[in-house]
Amino acid sequence: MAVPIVVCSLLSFLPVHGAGNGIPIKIDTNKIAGQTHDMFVGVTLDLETIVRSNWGYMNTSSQKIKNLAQALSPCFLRVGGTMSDHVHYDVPYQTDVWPTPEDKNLTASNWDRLNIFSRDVGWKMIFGLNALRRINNVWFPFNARDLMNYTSYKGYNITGFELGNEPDYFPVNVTPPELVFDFLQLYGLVKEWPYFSNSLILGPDIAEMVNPRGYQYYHEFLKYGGRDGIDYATFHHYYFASGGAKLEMFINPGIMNSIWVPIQRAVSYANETVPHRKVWLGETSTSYNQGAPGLSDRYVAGFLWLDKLGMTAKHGVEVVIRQSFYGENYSLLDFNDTNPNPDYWLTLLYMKLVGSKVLNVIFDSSSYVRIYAHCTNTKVPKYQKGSITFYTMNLSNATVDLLFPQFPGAELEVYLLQPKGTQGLTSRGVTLNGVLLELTEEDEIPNLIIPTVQTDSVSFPSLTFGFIVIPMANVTLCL
Ligand SMILES: *[C@@H]1O[C@H](CO)[C@@H](O)[C@H](O)[C@H]1NC(C)=O
Ligand SMILES: *[C@@H]1O[C@H](CO)[C@@H](O)[C@H](O)[C@H]1NC(C)=O
Ligand SMILES: *[C@@H]1O[C@H](CO)[C@@H](O)[C@H](O)[C@H]1NC(C)=O
Ligand SMILES: *[C@@H]1O[C@H](CO)[C@@H](O)[C@H](O)[C@H]1NC(C)=O
Ligand SMILES: *[C@@H]1O[C@H](CO)[C@@H](O)[C@H](O)[C@H]1NC(C)=O
Ligand SMILES: *[C@@H]1O[C@H](CO)[C@@H](O)[C@H](O)[C@H]1NC(C)=O
Ligand SMILES: *[C@@H]1O[C@H](CO)[C@@H](O)[C@H](O)[C@H]1NC(C)=O
Ligand SMILES: *[C@@H]1O[C@H](CO)[C@@H](O)[C@H](O)[C@H]1NC(C)=O
Ligand SMILES: *[C@@H]1O[C@H](CO)[C@@H](O)[C@H](O)[C@H]1NC(C)=O
Ligand SMILES: CC(=O)N[C@H]1CO[C@H](CO)[C@@H](O)[C@@H]1O
Repeated sequence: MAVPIVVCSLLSFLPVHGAGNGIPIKIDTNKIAGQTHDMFVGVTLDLETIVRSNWGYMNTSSQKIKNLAQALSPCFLRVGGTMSDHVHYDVPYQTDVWPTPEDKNLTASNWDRLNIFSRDVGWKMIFGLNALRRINNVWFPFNARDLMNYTSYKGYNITGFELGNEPDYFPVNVTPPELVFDFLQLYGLVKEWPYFSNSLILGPDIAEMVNPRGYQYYHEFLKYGGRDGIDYATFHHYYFASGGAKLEMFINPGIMNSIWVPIQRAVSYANETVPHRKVWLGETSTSYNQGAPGLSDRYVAGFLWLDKLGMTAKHGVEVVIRQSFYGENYSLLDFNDTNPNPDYWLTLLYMKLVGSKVLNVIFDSSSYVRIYAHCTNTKVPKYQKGSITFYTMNLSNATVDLLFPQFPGAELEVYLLQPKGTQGLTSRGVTLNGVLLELTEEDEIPNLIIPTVQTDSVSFPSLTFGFIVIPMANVTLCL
């Protein structure tokens, strides 16, 4: 598989699209479909990895890890997870001295290490505070205050605070109004320190917008005053559980479409309670519970990830934070050897090529070809304003030809990502236009901006994904 040759006989499987073979793709040049944050894609680290696994093999002093992290910056780093609700901050000058088991103890040295690393690689940290340290079902904020005091003393920048990870799955019942009260306490706490006056507050980090337990919680939290305590509304998303994950689920258009309802609810409920309140997808990956080994860390994971980026950007989500940079099977880096998984390269290429203005794509096709368009990210020196970037995947069994009749004769710069190795879709290796992506011998990031140039049409082999840039497309919306 994965040979970029147009096999004409297979094209007969495709629906007929007017004249000629191939699918004509157009964009709406009258208005943009949406606009994301400049730092649309962020990453997470789970506190579990830091506290319980003592960072695994993530050596934050090593140049390799720094290079891998720095390549993604500037971006948000969100630190949270289930453990963040229970953890005790063991910083100097403590006013909260509850006994804490060793494995729920965030030491000052780990906090230092996290902040120094994040600062050194240019990440913007969002930190989830320990909402389940409660007395009479009210958040007991003294330990958080200790952490803030220490943090301001050390001069670490915290871009944002969260309070409580997935309250719809808290092991104790905290109602939306009760959580609102806790957020108002957090709001007061942050205001106590002029040092944190620019720090954002984000929440409520709902786990499951597909079931009423989750979306009603989200809605009521915002309705009963949570909107006054937050700058951005957050929800989480996973398509399915890691346990039952199968290869077919990663290339299934129905599963890809299933994110639409959660997005729609998150965006419309936020807008309903506070018009124009922006929504962030605060933690997300393919399958929950650490990811599925052999799938979430392989080429095939890229289909759901790329599609999620397209769906969220198009439907009004401002920031998407990928679980995780390091620590689980769905991480961008492998747990054991810290080498980049295919999704690392996909994420990096996405950040480089895709700008924040989202365009509407007009095309007539089966659901097996998915395509999104944005203005090109012109921070990459190669590309000027007016350029556009498509990203697309072919989920069909046949090669698909994409045509761009709006831009006759334009050069089409193609970045095709394909699996490398005998395992096909479950390969750990990924090639960009045929060249295996890997760190250089000096552990540096290779140059990714090496497209192949085509005109008139681009062939996408079966079960591949990639990007197409039309430089100098002169699209007014992108100027
Ligand atoms: C981490 O990286 C630093 C710098 O390369 C090195 O000196 C140190 O030995 C490494 N630590 C471990 C545990 O490998
Ligand atoms: C947290 O860990 C540090 C270092 O291991 C230790 O000195 C401290 O006593 C621990 N704190 C708690 C509350 O267990
Ligand atoms: C805050 O930290 C300083 C030292 O950095 C300490 O002197 C002070 O007592 C702390 N304040 C509180 C309220 O803990
Ligand atoms: C913290 O953020 C402020 C404002 O963005 C910036 O001026 C300052 O340099 C940052 N400090 C560090 C240590 O990164
Ligand atoms: C948000 O609400 C405003 C005012 O109620 C409305 O005009 C706008 O269309 C809504 N936007 C979205 C994305 O729902
Ligand atoms: C990967 O998944 C397996 C199976 O669920 C689990 O045992 C393992 O701990 C996970 N590995 C990581 C690094 O999360
Ligand atoms: C890491 O190594 C362990 C032990 O060799 C193995 O069981 C596990 O599958 C490996 N994990 C990954 C994500 O490669
Ligand atoms: C696509 O390939 C799969 C697996 O080889 C096969 O089951 C399916 O029938 C094929 N579909 C079409 C439309 O050719
Ligand atoms: C965009 O404008 C430039 C300069 O005027 C021109 O050379 C180029 O052909 C135009 N591109 C398209 C797709 O028309
Ligand atoms: C299984 C599969 O991928 N089937 C699709 C292959 O592609 C054609 C053309 O896009 C679709 O019609 C099939 O359903």
